[in-house]
Amino acid sequence: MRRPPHSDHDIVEDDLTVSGEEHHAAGMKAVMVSLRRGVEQMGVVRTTQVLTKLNQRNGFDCPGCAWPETPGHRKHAEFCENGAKAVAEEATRRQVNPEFLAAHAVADLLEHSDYWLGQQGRLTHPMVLQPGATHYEPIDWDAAYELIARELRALTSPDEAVFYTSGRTSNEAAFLYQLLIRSFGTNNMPDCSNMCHESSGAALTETIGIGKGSVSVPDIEHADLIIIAGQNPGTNHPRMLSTLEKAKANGARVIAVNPLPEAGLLRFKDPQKVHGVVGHGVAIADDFLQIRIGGDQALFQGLAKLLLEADDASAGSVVDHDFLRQHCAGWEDYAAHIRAVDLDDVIEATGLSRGDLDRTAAALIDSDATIICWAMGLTQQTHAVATIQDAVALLLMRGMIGKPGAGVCPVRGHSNVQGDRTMGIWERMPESFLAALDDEFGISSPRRHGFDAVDSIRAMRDGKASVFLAMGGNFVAATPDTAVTETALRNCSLTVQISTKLSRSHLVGGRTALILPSLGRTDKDVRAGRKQMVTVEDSMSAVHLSRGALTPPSEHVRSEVAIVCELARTLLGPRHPVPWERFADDYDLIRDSISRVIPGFDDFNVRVRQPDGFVLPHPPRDERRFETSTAKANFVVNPLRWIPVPQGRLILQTMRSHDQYNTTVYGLSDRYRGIEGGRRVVFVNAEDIAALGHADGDRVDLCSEWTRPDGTVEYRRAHDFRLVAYPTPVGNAAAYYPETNPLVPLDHVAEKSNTPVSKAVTIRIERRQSPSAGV
Ligand SMILES: Nc1nc2c(c(=O)[nH]1)N[C@H]1C(S)=C(S)[C@@H](COP(=O)(O)OP(=O)(O)OC[C@H]3O[C@@H](n4cnc5c(=O)[nH]c(N)nc54)[C@H](O)[C@@H]3O)O[C@H]1N2
Ligand SMILES: Nc1nc2c(c(=O)[nH]1)N[C@H]1C(S)=C(S)[C@@H](COP(=O)(O)OP(=O)(O)OC[C@H]3O[C@@H](n4cnc5c(=O)[nH]c(N)nc54)[C@H](O)[C@@H]3O)O[C@H]1N2
Ligand SMILES: [Mo]
Repeated sequence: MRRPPHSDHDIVEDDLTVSGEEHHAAGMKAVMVSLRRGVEQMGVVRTTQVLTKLNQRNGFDCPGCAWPETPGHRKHAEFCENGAKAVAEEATRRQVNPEFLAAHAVADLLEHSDYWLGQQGRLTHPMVLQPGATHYEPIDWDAAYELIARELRALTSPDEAVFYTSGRTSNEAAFLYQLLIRSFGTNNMPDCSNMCHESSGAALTETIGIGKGSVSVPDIEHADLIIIAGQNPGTNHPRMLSTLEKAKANGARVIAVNPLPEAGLLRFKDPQKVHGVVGHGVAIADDFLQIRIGGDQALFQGLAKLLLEADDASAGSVVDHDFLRQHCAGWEDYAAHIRAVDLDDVIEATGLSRGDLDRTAAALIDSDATIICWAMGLTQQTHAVATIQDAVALLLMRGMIGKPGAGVCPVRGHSNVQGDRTMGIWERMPESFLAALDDEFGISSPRRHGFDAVDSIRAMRDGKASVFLAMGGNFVAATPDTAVTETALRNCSLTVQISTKLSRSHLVGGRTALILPSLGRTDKDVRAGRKQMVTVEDSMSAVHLSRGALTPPSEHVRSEVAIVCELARTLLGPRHPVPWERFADDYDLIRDSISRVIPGFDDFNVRVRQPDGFVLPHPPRDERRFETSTAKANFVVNPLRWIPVPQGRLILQTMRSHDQYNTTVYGLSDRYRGIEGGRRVVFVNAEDIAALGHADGDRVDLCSEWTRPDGTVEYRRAHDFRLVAYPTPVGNAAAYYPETNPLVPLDHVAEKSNTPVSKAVTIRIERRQSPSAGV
C-alpha cells in the first residue's frame, strides 16, 4: 500500500478549538509561555542557566530569528517568547538515543507527526540505516566518514552529489563546509535561502549592487516612516517589535501591508516593561493596508505614480532629482513606465481603495526618512523579484538610501542564513571569491554553477544526483512538492543528515541513510581542551561571537566544524593542502583564513572580540556607492503583475503559526489567530466560505491546481483541514506550512530567483475524501 504523502498522517485533531483572533502580541502571557516551555524541556536549573546567556555579550546568539541585538545597550533579558522556545527545543534534556531508535522502526516513526518527532529530543549518537534495514543502528564516527567517502568516490562526477545547508550553521562551519565541497569538486550547494530571501538577493543585487539590507537598528529607531510588507514580526521576529516601539516613541509612522490583521503589527505589549506586562500595550501600526495576496507590486507602482503626479504638481519638489542625477540609472524609462500604470488596475490588484493609496502616498511625501521592511509575503511570489525592485524604486525616487533612518530592510529568517551566504554557501559564487579561495588554500574550485534547492530535487528525481548531505535543516519537509521530494531522496544511494533533532528527513532517505548528531548554538564546544567560539552575521550585517553554555546531550555529539574537518580528512586524504586537523582544534585559525578570503573581515579575530563585534561594509549604506553594471543604482522596468482569483478558486498562502520554527512544531497553539490544539486549519473569508457552499468548521480537502507553461494542469491534494472563517481578503486563504507543502508545485517558481511560490497556490476546496482516494 502506498503511504499517504507527508503530513496526512495524524489527521484527526479532535482537540482543535477556534476562537477570535487576538489584537495584541506578547505581554505577560508570552513571559509565562516561554518559562513554562523552558522548564518542561530543560528543568529549572538549565532554564535559568540558558536564558541568562541568551543574546548576552558573553553568551550565545539566539538560534531563533536573525533580528539583531540593539548595539550598545543590551538588556538583561534580550530575548522573546519564541527565542526562548527555540532554545528550549534545542537545550531539551529528552534524548533520541540508540535505545530509542532500536525500539522504533523507521516505518513506525513515519506514522507520527512532525510535532511528535521533534518532541522526542536531541540526537545523541551517529546512526546508520543500512540498505533494507527496518531500524537505525549505531555506527562509529570513523566508519560513518568512510562510508560517505566511499559513496562520494564511487560517483562518476562530483556533480552527482548535493550538499544542502540550513541557516543555523556558524560562519566557521559554513566556510569549511563550502571549502570541503569545492575541494571535492562541485558547486551543488542548495540552501534554505533558495526558499527564503533569494528573491531579495536577486532584486537588490541588480538594483543596488549588494543583496543585503542597508539599515541598522538605530536607523529604524529614527525613521519617519516604516512600511512593513509581507512580514509577521509578532511571531517571527518578536524583538523587532521593541525596536518599532522605540521608533514610534521617536515619532515614526508605521504602515502594515498584509492580507491578515496580524496581532503583533496592530498592538504590542513589551514583556520587558512593566506597562507592557500589565497595560494595553502600544499600537504599532498607524495604518493597515489589507492587501490581496500578490498585490504588492501594484501597490508600489501605484504609489510611484502618485509620487510622480505630486512631483509634477509641485515643480519637482517630491522626487529627489539631484539624487537621481548623481546616483541612479534608468530613471527616464522607469518614469515613463510608471506614468502608464492604470490606477484602476492597482485598485483591482491590491483590493485597496483610492483613499488608501492617497493616504500612503501622502505619508511617503511627508517622510524624510523612509524604510521598507519585508519578508516571505513578498519573496515567495512568482513576481517577487519585480515586486522588491519596485519597492526599491519607490525609495530611490525620494533618495531614501544611504542616509540615516532610510533604506531597504529585508528581514532574514534563520539566525545565520545571511552569514552562510557571506561564507560562500551559494551555487553561483562570483569569480573573485573562488579565486581568493584558491589562492588561500592552493586548491582549484570548480567554476561551473551548481544546483539550487529546486534544481537539486529535479536532479535527484531524475537520477542525475545520488548522494545527498545536509548540514542542518529538514529538507524533505521544508521543500515544495513533498511527494516529488520524497521520491527524489529515496532515489539516492546515500543520504546524510547532520542534525540536532529527529525530523522527517531522517525517515525518508536513500538506500543507506546516516544521522550525524551535531552540537547546537547553546552547547559548550570544547576542542583540544579549549572552549571554542563561533561567529554569526545578523540581518543587518553585524558579525559577532556566540559561545555555547550548556553541557552537550552526549559525548558522542560533535561540532559542525569537527564533523566537516574529519569528513574532509577521510575524503580528501592527509596530503590535502587545507589544514583540516588544525582547523578542527582552533577556530581562530579558520577566522584567520576567512579574513584573507572574504572582504570586510580584516582583523577578524580582533574585531569580533570587541563588545558588539563589527559591521560588514555595505557600499550603498556607507557611501552611496553602487557596485552594479552601471555603477549606479538601477531602476528596473517590470511589467505590472498580480494574481487574479479564478472562478470558484482561492489563492492560498502557506505561513507559520506562532508555535513553530519552520518545520519544527513547538506546540499546537497559534494563539494570536485564535487556534488551539491543532494545525490543520484553513483560514478563509466568511463570504467565500458561503459562496463556495461550505460552512465555518467544515472539514475539507485542499486541492491545488497549477497550469504549466505548456497548458497542462497539475493537481495536488492535501487532506482534511478545518475551515475557519477569518478576516483575510475575499479570494484569499491561508494555512500552515509544512502541512501544505504537498500542494506547492515543484516547477512553480519565482522568476529570476527560482524560489518556490509558497505564498500563492491556487486551490479548490472540496468536501473531505478518504486519504486513499488519490488526487
Ligand atoms: N518563531 C519563529 N520565528 C521565525 C520562524 C519561525 O518559523 N518561527 N522562521 C524564520 C524564517 S526562516 C523566516 S524566513 C522568517 C519568516 O517570517 P515571515 O515572513 O513573517 O513568515 P510567514 O509566516 O511566512 O509570514 C508571511 C507574512 O506575509 C503575509 N503575506 C502573505 N502573502 C502576502 C502578500 O502577497 N503580500 C503581503 N504584503 N503580505 C503577504 C502573511 O499574512 C504573513 O503575515 O521568520 C524567521 N523567524
Ligand atoms: N510552504 C512553505 N515552505 C517553506 C516556507 C514557507 O513559508 N512555506 N518557508 C521556507 C523558508 S523561509 C525556509 S528558511 C525553509 C526552512 O528550511 P530548513 O532550514 O531546512 O528547515 P528547519 O525546519 O529550519 O530545519 C530544522 C532542523 O534543523 C536541524 N537543526 C536545528 N539546529 C541545528 C544546528 O544548529 N545544527 C544542525 N546541524 N542542525 C540543526 C534540526 O534537526 C531540525 O529538525 O523552509 C522553506 N519552506
Ligand atoms: Mo527563511
